[in-house]
Amino acid sequence: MAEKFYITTPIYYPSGNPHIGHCYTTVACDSIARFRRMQGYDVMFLTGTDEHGQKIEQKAAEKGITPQEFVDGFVGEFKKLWEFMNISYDRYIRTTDNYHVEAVQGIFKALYDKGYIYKGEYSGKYCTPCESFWTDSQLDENGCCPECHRPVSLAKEEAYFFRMSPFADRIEKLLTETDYLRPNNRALELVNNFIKPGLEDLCVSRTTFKWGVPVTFDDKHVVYVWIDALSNYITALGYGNSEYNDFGEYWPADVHMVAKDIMRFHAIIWPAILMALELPLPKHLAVHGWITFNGEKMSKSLGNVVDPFILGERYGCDAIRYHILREMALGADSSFSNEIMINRINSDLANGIGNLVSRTVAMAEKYFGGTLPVERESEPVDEDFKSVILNTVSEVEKDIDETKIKQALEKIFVAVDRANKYIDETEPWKLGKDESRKARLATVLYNLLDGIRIISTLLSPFMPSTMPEIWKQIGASEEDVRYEKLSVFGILSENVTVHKGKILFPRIDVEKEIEELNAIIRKNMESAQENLSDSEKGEVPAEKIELAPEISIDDFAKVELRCAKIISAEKVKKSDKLLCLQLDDGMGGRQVVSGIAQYYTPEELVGKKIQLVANLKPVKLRGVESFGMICASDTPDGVKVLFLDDSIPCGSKIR
Ligand code: ME8
Repeated sequence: MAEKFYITTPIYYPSGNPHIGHCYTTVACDSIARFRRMQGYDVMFLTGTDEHGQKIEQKAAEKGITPQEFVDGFVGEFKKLWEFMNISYDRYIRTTDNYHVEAVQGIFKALYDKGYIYKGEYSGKYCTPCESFWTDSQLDENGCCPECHRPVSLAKEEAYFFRMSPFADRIEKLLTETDYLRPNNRALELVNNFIKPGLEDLCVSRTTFKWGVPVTFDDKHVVYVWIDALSNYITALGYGNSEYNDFGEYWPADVHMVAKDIMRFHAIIWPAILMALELPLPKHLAVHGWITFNGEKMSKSLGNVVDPFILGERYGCDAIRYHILREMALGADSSFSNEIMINRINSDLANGIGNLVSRTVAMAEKYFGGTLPVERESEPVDEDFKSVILNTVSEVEKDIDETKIKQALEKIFVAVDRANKYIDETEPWKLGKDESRKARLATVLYNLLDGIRIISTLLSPFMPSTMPEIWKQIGASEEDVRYEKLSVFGILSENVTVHKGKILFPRIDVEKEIEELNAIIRKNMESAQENLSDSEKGEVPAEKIELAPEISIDDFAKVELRCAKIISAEKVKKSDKLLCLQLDDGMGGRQVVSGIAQYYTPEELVGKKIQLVANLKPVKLRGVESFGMICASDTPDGVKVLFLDDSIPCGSKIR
């Protein structure tokens, strides 16, 4: 029986149209799901929508429709986009589906009966847009929500709580001693910020809104969003319901993939819920960064500035899939720019794989009328070419095992370059002129076609629409492109016939295209702002910037800015926000305390050069002396330190 493989995207909030950020996670999971299917696994690929919560209730009310009508509209948009992007999900869960509601009620009751859920009173700072309560120590330096940086309000209500502390040790081990969290370098930050200070119990019910799963034994309460949302990964397999019955087959999940904004919920809270339910834990949590646009997280309030439908229609959905997958490394953000995208389409797809296929097929037609003769004449260069292509297969397999999609694509394109180089090395156009070299020419073209077979099969999970077109052009049968055939050369029939076809990836005129896209973006930005509901207006990034009163150059000269290098960094005791930094300031060294602990781990800072305000009066922060300040910027993604080029010597004056 085939081995099982279960992969999930987050379930998205259907409170606006899906954007390229949602596309990233879904396309990444789709590619892994397709790769696994190709390898012969029995795959379950789950996606869906997270449809409850106060925000949805509010937005529906603003529009004068029911919450159900509100979410139904957007769910349609998500499904349309997934079809357009060729997403091969096996199951789609909606948290408003009856079977899920019933199962969540069962889970809540079971946790209550086991004593892990208890009734208490919540009093804390509440962020309505994020639907999150925060403790004082979690608020940002302005006393605002640490996630969206908007003001919070004091709120008090009767609520049920989930006891987290019994699971602290096991979760710490899961994060630090296993390969659960990928990339693992975020584990320390989670442990230091959330587990070491003592895992706080989680508020899991609400009484202030109605649009949620009702608690069966206390009808004032609805289940608060995270138990409802996270449970989708098991209810969609039939846990606690009779709609499906493959929980035993697919659980535990092989990969949950999410972006960093919901890492904590998946790295700490989800394992705790599963431990309380005495269920096995998922094998891996793959966390990627954000796709940013002009430095900001892509969001609804930015409108459809980067509308996947528009981009897909212009360049084909495979080009978009390839670009977003190729740009984002696990764990890091990736900044979206139309220019980078178009240049990448031109270099990798039009000039790389597209050109390789069209040159090879054109030469087979020109010199042999499309059908290769069977005579062969090998040369040593063939072996090097073949071994590079064959090695790529095992390397890509390993990357996929480790959810490293960007790296897998990089390797496949090294193979594409190798194949193009093989053409330069063997110079088939010269062989074609010499009647006595026909066998050699046939060998070169056969090797190229068979190399393209391997490369295109490896690429097919990532670019599923285009690869069948390549197979048609190179004369590969369905049998030829099976996964088992990837580890050998010489699978295409000896006298293979090629078929010249359409251009796979037409070259794009960069300047003209950017101009057109910019015009579309401007128009979309304007209409997106107009269409925002009142509650969304708070998300509008383009606020009017109020400058401080003008100063003279002499005033500015009073500030002594110097380059310094961070030698060491450690958290200030009893503070979540402060880091104590030892600096080489070119003047014998100094200590500076900085409020950046929630944004940087010490490891991320040590060795970096920064901009130091060197003549500030010393102050004591939480009892620790600070001699100066380091410069940073407040961005929608949190505080970003201004790092300097390493070539600037410590102590250099900045003006
Ligand atoms: O958080 N870049 O839903 P959500 C990359 N319902 N990925 C992005 C992105 C961006 N700019 N924007 C969104 C929720 N994403 C909850 C999840 S799961 C049990 C509940 C992707 O609609 C990314 O995968 O806000 C992120 O984790 C997810 O959308 C958040 O989607």
